[in-house]
Amino acid sequence: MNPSASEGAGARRDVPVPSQPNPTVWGSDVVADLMRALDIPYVLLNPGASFRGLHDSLVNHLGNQSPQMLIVLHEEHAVAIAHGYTKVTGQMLAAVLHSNVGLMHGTMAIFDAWADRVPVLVLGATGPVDAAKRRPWIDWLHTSQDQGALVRHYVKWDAQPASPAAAQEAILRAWRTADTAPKGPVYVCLDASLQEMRLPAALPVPDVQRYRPPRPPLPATEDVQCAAQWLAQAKQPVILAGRVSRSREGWQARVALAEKLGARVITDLKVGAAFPTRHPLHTGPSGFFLTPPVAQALREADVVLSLDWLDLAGTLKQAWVDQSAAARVISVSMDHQLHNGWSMDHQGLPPADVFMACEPEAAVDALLAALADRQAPALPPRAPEPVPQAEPGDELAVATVAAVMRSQLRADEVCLLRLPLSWGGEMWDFEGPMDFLGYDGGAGIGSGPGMVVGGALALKGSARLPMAVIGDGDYLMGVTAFWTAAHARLPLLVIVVNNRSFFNDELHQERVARERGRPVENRWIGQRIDDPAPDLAAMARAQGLVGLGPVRTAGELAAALSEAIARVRAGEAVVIDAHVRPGYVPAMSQGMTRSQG
Ligand SMILES: Cc1ncc(C[n+]2csc(CCOP(=O)(O)OP(=O)(O)O)c2C)c(N)n1
Ligand SMILES: [Mg+2]
Repeated sequence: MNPSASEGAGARRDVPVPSQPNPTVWGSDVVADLMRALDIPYVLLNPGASFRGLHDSLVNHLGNQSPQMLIVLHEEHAVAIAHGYTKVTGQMLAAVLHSNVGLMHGTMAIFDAWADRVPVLVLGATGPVDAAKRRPWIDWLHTSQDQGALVRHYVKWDAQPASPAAAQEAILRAWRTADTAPKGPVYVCLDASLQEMRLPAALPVPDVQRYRPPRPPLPATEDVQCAAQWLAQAKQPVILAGRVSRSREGWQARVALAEKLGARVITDLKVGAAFPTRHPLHTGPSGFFLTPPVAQALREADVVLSLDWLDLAGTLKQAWVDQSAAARVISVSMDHQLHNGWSMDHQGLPPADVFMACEPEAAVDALLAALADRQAPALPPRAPEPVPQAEPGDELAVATVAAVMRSQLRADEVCLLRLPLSWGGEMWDFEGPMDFLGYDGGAGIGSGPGMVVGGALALKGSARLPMAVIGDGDYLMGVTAFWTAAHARLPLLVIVVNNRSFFNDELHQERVARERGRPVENRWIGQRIDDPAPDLAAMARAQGLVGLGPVRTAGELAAALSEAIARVRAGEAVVIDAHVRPGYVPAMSQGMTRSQG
């Protein structure tokens, strides 16, 4: 081990030699002090001269502790790791991105956090706005008039303060804005000369408690009463459990509400676990798109309660091909507050007969209170579904990988930080809110590795095994994020379902070729990641992780998985390269059609 590093409960920390006490205060010390007051545990960064002042303050003023730096190999990973961490803990991290170029590298991950409604404090820097202070060449290249313009369409707020006092206020405002629902990333750009300004005296650190986010709003009483009445009278109520919190109480309250109403519950693999999948009222299998039994349940509904369901309009449209079948819709969401004209991530405009502008948990609690006297109907019987097993000689497909996982791991032992687009809801059961964290928000391939490392950072020291199943394309685009996991000594288990292809897009090419009467055999061209096939396990080993495989059968995967579980429990980060047969579950390929309405 590096003698200047310490390993405790969290990530390995690089320990600086202590600085001699010195009364001189610098502009960036003010920013660093505020980051400590905000209780930010980690700052993700890739270095750059535009924030060399802040870098020095974090290392030499704060001693690389509270917050602690974690170095990444690409700025996209800085934001993705922060995003993944916050999905587990709810606590916000900071990512520092170098001038315009680092910000450009970080943009996709900022968009993902935005679309996933996850807060990240993105700090940036620019060369001196005061041209007289710019060094030749590089300071000019790395200065732009309005750097925030690069991300303004997909952050909740941005600022470029002109003094250390203004920087304090900007960061406090950014912090509160990001952490107020609907949550999202924010960007504060710190001029290099502000950071490197020598101050006559220290600035007092504000009392951050006075700038904390407000309490979340409660639904209007009239709306709760009306919704409760409709739900109580409904013959076929359906709950769409969408972007809900990771809280255990919230989970139990949703189960209680569904049972009280006898409502069928539909869940979505794009967001984290929201309802016990083996519960008699859960209507599955869930997927990234609506599966046929789920669409059928929705079609039969007379009242739909949407708990911040992602793409409510599109979902209803898929189920209600005939609009006359439309049920009453009770929509619970605060998402409209974020919508802007640049990004269509708001999706279609859903109808709402009652619209409660609050978070799902507040609406569920209020509905439960309003329905307190109601007698819950008997639960429908549910025959135990057979759990498929894998034979050792079986060639691997994504479903076989899942079967091998089920043979060695229980749902509550792992936190599934990521599942691939080829996954189907029937492959793994969810029993609690930490069983699965959902997708990346923005569907940006390459987000997987960084977000998975962020989840592993958050779970270090917990009883849950941090685990992810990701596609080879996603792995290869983000692979250097895993170096940070090795460097920070984070236990982590990743299975790459390696079909040697950007296979999702082979299906698109096949569909287009069919429509045009052209040869579908060519769908692989411009899609396959083969000849040579990258050695994914070697890429993990090259970065200091354990790399196992390639494995090609259920038996080989079972052996690799059992070794991997032992090694992850002993603190290592392990990647298994599992060569799988290309193939998607049917519901997935349904989402490929543009003309389906
Ligand atoms: C940044 C980015 N580039 C391209 C795409 C288009 N895209 C969607 S899925 C996909 C294939 C991903 O490959 P892999 O992770 O191996 O999963 P597979 O489809 O093979 O199951 C691609 C290229 C995207 N969503 N994001
Ligand atoms: Mg692939």
